[in-house]
Amino acid sequence: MKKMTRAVLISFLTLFGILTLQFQAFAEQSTLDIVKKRGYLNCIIGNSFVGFYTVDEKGEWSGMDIDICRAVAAAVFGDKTKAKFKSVQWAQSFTSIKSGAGDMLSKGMTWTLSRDTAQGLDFLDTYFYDGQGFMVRKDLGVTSALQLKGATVCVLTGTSSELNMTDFNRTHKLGMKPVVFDDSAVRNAAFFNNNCDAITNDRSGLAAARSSAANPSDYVVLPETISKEALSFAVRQNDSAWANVVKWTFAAMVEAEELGINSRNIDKIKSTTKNPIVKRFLGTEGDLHKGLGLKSDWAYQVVKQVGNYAEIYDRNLGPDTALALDRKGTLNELWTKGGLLYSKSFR
Ligand SMILES: N[C@@H](CCC(=O)N[C@@H](CS)C(=O)NCC(=O)O)C(=O)O
Repeated sequence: MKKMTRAVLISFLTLFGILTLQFQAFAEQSTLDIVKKRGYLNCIIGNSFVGFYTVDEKGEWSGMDIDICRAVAAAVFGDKTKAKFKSVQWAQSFTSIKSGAGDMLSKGMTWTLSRDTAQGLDFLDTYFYDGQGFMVRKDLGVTSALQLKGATVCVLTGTSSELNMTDFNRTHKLGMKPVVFDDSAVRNAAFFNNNCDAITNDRSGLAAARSSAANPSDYVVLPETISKEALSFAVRQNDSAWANVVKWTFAAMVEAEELGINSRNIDKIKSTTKNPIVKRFLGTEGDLHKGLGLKSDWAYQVVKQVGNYAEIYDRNLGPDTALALDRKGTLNELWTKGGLLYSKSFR
């Protein structure tokens, strides 16, 4: 009997040991290996945010965040179509990365200290610098957010928009009343149905909402910008092999713009250039790709298939789009033109 108990105990401990080792191996496995093995990338986005992530009647996604995910797929697989999009409500954003349901998150999310430290995320870079504003119906006759005394304001719960509005309200003693929603589509509908006097969000979010109104010219975005909103992409915390791939993919789009390389001229440049910086960037010289665990032409594939930063900006947010957000003179310009977009060195 004693022997039996010992045998059971030993098998139990062995099984426990094996399971622990397996769990450790999973925890230590980089998302890069998981993604490569799976054959596609899972990208976490939100409901719908015109210019950033939006789906058409054929189920085809487009937008700035969509292009960033497609660029990562192009870098890893040499094929931008190897990205799948999972649309989650705001409240599920963080857990979807922590649980492994998503490999990267790119959904108009602001990089903040608490999200970077206490939500299991590592933010990697900012792809759009924004700030929060207020929008009202023109016939309300309001020309400044400081006139919104006692106003009801539609806002998405859990967002920085909600917190900044509370600060602004307290600082200026406005007594505004937040009307909170956990679904952005319901929030927009409530505002357009006159259930709130104003709506508050990132200015890009307001432009997107306005573009979806039956009559956009009935609405006006007020002049105040009450916060800094650095819209940034993030991955699971403490996974630097994967973080490197995602952040250098974005850097490649910025670097390509600075080098004057785009999806249309890249083949010609590749076959004719004598510039060592460009050769290294395109992977025809050197072995930078090895450190990333990617093929030598990864940056070429990013630019050829998705484009440089200017191309993705113009296609999704530029003057010919529904948002018509002018890049000139903003922080979203390259550093060489006075903006904040600056790629670290490809060497
Ligand atoms: N950037 C802010 C606000 C986020 C937010 O409200 N996003 C807007 C667009 S700027 C939205 O409507 N998102 C829709 C969604 O993700 O479902 C934050 O990170 O908290």
